[in-house]
Amino acid sequence: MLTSKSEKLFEEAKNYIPGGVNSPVRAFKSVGGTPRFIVKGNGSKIYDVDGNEYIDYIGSWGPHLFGHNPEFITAALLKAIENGTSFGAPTEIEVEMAKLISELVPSIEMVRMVNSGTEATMSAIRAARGFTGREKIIKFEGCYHGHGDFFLIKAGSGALTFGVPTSPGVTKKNAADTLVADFNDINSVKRLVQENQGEIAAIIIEAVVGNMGTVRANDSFIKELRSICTEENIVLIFDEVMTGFRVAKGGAQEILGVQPDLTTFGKIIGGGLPVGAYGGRKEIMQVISPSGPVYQAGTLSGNPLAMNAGFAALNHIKNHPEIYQTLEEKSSYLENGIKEVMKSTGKNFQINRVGSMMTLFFTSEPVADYNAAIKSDTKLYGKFFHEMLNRGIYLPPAQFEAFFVSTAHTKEDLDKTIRAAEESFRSL
Ligand code: KE4
Repeated sequence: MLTSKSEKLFEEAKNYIPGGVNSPVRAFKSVGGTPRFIVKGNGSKIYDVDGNEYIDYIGSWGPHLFGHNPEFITAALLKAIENGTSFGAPTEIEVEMAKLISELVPSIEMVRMVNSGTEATMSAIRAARGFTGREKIIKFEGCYHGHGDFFLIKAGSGALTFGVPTSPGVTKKNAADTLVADFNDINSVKRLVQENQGEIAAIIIEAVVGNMGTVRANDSFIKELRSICTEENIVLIFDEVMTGFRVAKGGAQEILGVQPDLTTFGKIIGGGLPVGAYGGRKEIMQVISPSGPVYQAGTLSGNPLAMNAGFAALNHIKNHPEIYQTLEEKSSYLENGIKEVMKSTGKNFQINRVGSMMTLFFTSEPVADYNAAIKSDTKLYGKFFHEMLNRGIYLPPAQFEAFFVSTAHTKEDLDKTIRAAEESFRSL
């Protein structure tokens, strides 16, 4: 007997949409139960079709640095929509957006807007291949760069969650050009570079990973990676779709003090609308059509609504850099509160946090790489997830994801979350 509206909607959705969802991680598959169909977000809260309120730590998987419906983004969108939705022609806001991104992120000399993080990473790889004339790429096990064929090799996020890190449908030929190294293990990179001397176009990395859960690159590892790419003329790509403007104004590259050759963005730069971007050294970006021969295009790339929402978000960051101090205080308060109640309930799980993104790994061992992350007890995570959900706390429905604090989360929200965590730990 289906009781809730979410259950009824989910059953109906499964008749028309694969798995009932338009993106796999939303389906609650790895934690079980019924995904909540959401009708509204406001500040730190979301509301489902059955009238339940949740404190939201997914934030649409990263975009909502300021919570749902911040007035400066809503106002920008309402103003923009009066002029229409899309023209398929250049607009001033696209120029302003490109200038603002390059002002906020020093490594960005030139940038191209696209419509998703996947498009951004796919295009960055193509630019690197076009620039170097080489074909192979190196990614890291457990990192997720979207669903482009050549990335779905030992990938993280949903691919890892569903236990299909290397997806069917990706041809052997395609996969052959993707080499996989171990995160935080520079010798695994050196080996691949030696074995494929002069054939590697790019190394792509989430320098602060969100997609095996949150794991930060060691300083020595990322600095050595930078020098290997410089010496070997390999394009170093930081995938900052999640970390861009999240972990710092200048992203992971700011806190790690390493300048990549190209960077990919998404999520926050669209203010919640569909967006992606890739950019970096001008000499590389110049290979992209129409200034160069490497083709990349998009009907809705630089869409005025996404640009106005994203510009409002980034302009707010530019004018209020103090938000990162606020996010740090809120996030460390939450981290320390959860650690306290883990101690008081005799749990010794691991919390990895970088700024306002963090993961609670259900393992007693520290998590600094993929092999440690996958030791987590995903079943226990699923139980904890539902205990928290029933107490009005909305965490990612998957162990191998990050969750996010926004500027909209209040001390009351954080205290309620800590109390819910204590009760949930006791119930495990
Ligand atoms: P999209 O194509 O989903 O916009 O971006 C792909 C992507 C690329 N790079 C990184 C580092 C990412 O985190 C993502 C997307 N992140 C996932 C969450 N782990 C999106 C959630 C989903 O797949 O529904």
